Amino acid sequence: MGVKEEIKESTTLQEPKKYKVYLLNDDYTTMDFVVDVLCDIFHKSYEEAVNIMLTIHKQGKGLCGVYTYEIAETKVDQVHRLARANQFPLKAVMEEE
Ligand code: TYC
Repeated sequence: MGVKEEIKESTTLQEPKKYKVYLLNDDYTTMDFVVDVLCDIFHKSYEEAVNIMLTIHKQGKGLCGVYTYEIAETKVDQVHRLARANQFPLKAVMEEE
């Protein structure tokens, strides 16, 4: 492969797709548990976590972060495992950006 083609190829590489991860509201998960999830799994500050939790509580869902496919999938799985272990029905979903 010549130098020209190598340069062309490197400049046309696409960024990996990104996925938004949301938490959904429900009537049973405690506010404290959701704040813990936002701090521990999504690395939010306590203040940010409270704001996101209240947005979810009032509007039905809230954005927790934007990640590559594998990381988004792992976050969703971590939320579901932790929620199940604590007997809460908390749900997370991912959506292509
Ligand atoms: N609605 C819940 C309550 O009143 C709190 C809650 C917030 C639950 C956010 C889920 O993703 C959620 N206890």
